[in-house]
Amino acid sequence: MFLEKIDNPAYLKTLALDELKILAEEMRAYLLSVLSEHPGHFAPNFGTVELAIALHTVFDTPRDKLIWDIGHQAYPHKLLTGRREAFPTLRQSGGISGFLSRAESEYDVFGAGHSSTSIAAALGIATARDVTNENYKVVAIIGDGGLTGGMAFEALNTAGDFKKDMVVILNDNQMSISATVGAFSKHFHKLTSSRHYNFLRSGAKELMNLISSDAKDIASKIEGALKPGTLFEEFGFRYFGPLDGNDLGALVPVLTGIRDLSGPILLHLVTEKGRGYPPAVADPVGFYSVSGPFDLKTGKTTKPKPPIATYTGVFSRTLIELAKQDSRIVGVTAAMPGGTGLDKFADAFPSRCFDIGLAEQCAVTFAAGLATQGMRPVTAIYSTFLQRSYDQVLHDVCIQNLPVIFAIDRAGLVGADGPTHHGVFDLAYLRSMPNMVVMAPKDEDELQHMVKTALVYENGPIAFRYPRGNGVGVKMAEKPKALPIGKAEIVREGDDVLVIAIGNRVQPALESAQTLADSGISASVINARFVKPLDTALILPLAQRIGKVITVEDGVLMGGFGSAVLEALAADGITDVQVTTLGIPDEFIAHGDTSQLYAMCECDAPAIVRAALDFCPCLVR
Ligand SMILES: Cc1ncc(C[n+]2csc(CCOP(=O)(O)OP(=O)(O)O)c2C)c(N)n1
Repeated sequence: MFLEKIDNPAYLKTLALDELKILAEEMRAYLLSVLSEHPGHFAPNFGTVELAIALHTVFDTPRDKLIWDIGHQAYPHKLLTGRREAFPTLRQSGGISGFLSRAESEYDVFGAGHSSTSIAAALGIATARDVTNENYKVVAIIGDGGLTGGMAFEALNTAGDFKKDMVVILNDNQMSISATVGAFSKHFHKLTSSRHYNFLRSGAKELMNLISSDAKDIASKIEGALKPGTLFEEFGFRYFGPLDGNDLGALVPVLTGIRDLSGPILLHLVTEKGRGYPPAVADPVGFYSVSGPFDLKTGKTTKPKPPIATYTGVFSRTLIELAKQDSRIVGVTAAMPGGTGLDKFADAFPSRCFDIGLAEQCAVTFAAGLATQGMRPVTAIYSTFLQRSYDQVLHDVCIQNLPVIFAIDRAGLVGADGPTHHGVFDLAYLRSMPNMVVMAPKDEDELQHMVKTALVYENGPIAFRYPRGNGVGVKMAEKPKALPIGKAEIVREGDDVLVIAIGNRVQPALESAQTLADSGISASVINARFVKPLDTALILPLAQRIGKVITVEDGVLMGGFGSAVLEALAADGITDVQVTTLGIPDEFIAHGDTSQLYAMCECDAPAIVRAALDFCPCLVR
């Protein structure tokens, strides 16, 4: 066993090629044993085992800097950099992160979770190195999916100009989460299906023979052999490849060969997603990540499917039904057709669904363009990734008051994915934009009504945001109906305290009201439905009558829903109301179990009860 001896990458340098190959198998077995029990990213990591081994063998990490894009494929890197024993705590509260984190390890040179940042970060690091006259290598590792993001191109453009010594490794598996889209990926495909790649595959042995010769010589031979004339060369990079990135026997000498070359280098590797685990190779989309225990032999999940509909499923179904009646309705996704449920929409309306790649900025402005021509674009993006297109929402959509519909999935705390993925900023940043309407449903039935509301609203941009996972299990109305814009509803009446909740915090608010009732305190609960426009006509008189208000939201407190209520009270000159705002505090929330995180953030039902008791201790029976 080699894996159990690896506390840091130095040990790798003592291993022979055959031993490194055994290590690769041990790592896959370990990944499989952990990931078949614990949720996490699967197929991407099975494809990068050899790459992580080769990089840490050839480069002198952490002195040399490896910058992985996104980090969902960096589990093998974690296993080799002191986190093997902690690996079973992956993505759990207090355990190691599912992405990259500078706080977690000195080997995680640049934190990530969102895509397409690695080349820009590597360029910054290489520039700092040169300014301070230091001497280390810088390597960015980016997938063909990550490379569809605009920032990756911006960084390539700058790197080709700055001419820094740095290596960019393109980890090309022809997949994003789903198939990679775009003209660039077609370009890679052309390269990998060319005779040059076939030469290298069959030439792995020849490469082995070259190991004994001078390393630089190897690289130049490969470069000489393969001259397909790539876009990267136009960007000022020296291009090497394509090369089989799962072949350690080729990877180690080639990386050694290019390690000491100067200027910007691009090494194009072809890897296999799910490599070594046949069910994942056969279904890399299904095995992109795994969410619970599964049978090792078959890869089939052993977790029973809950009978309750997911929010994503309700959104997708409702959209498909409504799109049958209106041919102007189109779907837009940024590389997340499966996650957003737009894959089903694409099945139903293949010519009316558009995957833009990992390029949320482009997706939003593309949707704005569609809207100028009378289309009804439904832009389905996770809350956290919509952050990428803040200015496109503001500049291209809101300033022009274009009727783009934003379906914002994974809103609120998302649990195991952690701080890079919590969708807690959207309410605050969207409500500050003029013309934008912002809604959040209390349950999956209300979501279907909000989808309808958004589609009948043609006056400007409108957003509805909803959490990941299952709804609350309510009975669904047979047909979605449009809600009146800006109208909240009273879901429980009481006199002692008023709880105003939004989105997935309405259920905890109702639970807390029940608990309070058992203690002799009667609470009113409002389901606000709209963060903007806020239903001041309902909220303000009730707040004034009851005098004690608790707001609760699954978004950041600063500038969020509670702030909206406070602003409305202040604007109306209402000063004699006590207000407590519950929500996400001014800090980044770690990964962990979602309900524990809400408890930690003091915005679950017990926290509402505590806030109410603080207001009315004398009323408690
Ligand atoms: C800005 C942004 N949008 C969407 C995602 C969700 N996401 C995570 S991994 C991934 C696919 C990445 O594809 P690629 O870089 O080719 O890596 P692979 O999984 O194929 O190894 C996507 C869309 C993200 N992390 N960041």
